[in-house]
Amino acid sequence: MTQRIDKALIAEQNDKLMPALLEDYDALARKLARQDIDIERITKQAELFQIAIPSWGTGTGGTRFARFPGEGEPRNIFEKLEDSAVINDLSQATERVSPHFPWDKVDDFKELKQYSDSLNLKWDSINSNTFQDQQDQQHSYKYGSLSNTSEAAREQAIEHNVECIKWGKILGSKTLTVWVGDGSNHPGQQHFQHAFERYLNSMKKIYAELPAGWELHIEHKMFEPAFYSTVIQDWGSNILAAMELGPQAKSLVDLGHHAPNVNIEMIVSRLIQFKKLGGFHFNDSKYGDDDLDSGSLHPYQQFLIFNELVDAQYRKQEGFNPNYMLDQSHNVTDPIESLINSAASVQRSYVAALLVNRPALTDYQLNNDALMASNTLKEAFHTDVTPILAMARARKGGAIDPIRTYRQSAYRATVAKQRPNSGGNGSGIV
Ligand code: LRH
Ligand code: MN
Ligand code: MN
Repeated sequence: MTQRIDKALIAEQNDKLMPALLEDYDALARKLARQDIDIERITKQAELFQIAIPSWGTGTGGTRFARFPGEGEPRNIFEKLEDSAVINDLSQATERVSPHFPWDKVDDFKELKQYSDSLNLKWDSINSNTFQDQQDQQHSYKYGSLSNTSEAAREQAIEHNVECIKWGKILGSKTLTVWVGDGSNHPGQQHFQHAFERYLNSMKKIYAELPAGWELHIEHKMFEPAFYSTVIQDWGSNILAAMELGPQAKSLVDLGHHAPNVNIEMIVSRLIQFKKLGGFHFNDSKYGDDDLDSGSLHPYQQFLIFNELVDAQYRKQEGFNPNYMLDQSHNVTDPIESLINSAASVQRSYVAALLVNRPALTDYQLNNDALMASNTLKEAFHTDVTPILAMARARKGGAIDPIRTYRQSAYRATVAKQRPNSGGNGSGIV
């Protein structure tokens, strides 16, 4: 039986919190009005904000060393959808789910589509998986997939991606995201150019199968599982591949896939400029791809990325329509709570970036007033937009305080009884 967050509970909790919210909202409205900003315009934009949930994020991720399964974890894609629906009930910003195949085992895609429709959820990008071997797989990906020296292994990986497109069409998705673990662990192990050529030739075959209106997103990552080199190690190789393939191919930026201190917002700007920004996997990191909760460590970096995105929106940059998605691993928290928090954290960065005084910033930039340019960004970043986020949620039927309402609902304890045997998140990342 599908368990949802009772609308009456959300309403009851919101009723208690609304008087204080109205006070804070009015105070913020007056503050923004002094800057000539109409709070209602910003709240409308906050209401429109959407970020997709990764199906694998609804389970406890764990690390390569251990996984400590949580209570009542989803055991299959249907239960992952149920948890996603709950996240959307409360956050009202996550109506799309991004599946990962074959982690998400599906016998009947039409049945799955009917189920997602019944939960009012839509499908985001399809993620293919050629970075690990599946049971009964004929050719191993131990030495790579789309760039493998073995033609048979490459063909098998191409075939899987083509199947993903077919499944995505049934689900109503319009994007295929390809991340490969291909690379090398020893200097000299791999001929860099030849490996990249093999990858490009394979990707061309996948690209040729893309339906009209679809996009192919290429995700780069500089390390892991290959620790010396990866075939698509950074945004340079990524954009080269996307340019080589054609206009339907774009780059995807996963925040955790860069070396520490890399200026990700500038990469975002470059990709926007050349119409190659496909989308994001939001998360935070301290050391590498540690997939921490979005905005938990570097909220200013996240804001600066949104500053570029809102700037592109403001300039009506042609071909700008990136996908937003979370991609993080929850080791010690309830994944539902982390995903609710993270969606709101990314939404917060977006809303704060909407407050940047862009004409003033342009003036400071043209006059080389570095200090005031920086202060202009900081003024927006330091504005506490919590009342806008809460009001946007409340107006759409979500929760003013989603974590509190989620805990009140006792959803996790209820599903724990219905899901006695945790199948984990199916990610194999343990
Ligand atoms: C690789 C990655 C990629 C995968 C996901 C599970 O590190 O970010 O997006 O599909 O993790
Ligand atoms: Mn990712
Ligand atoms: Mn990753």
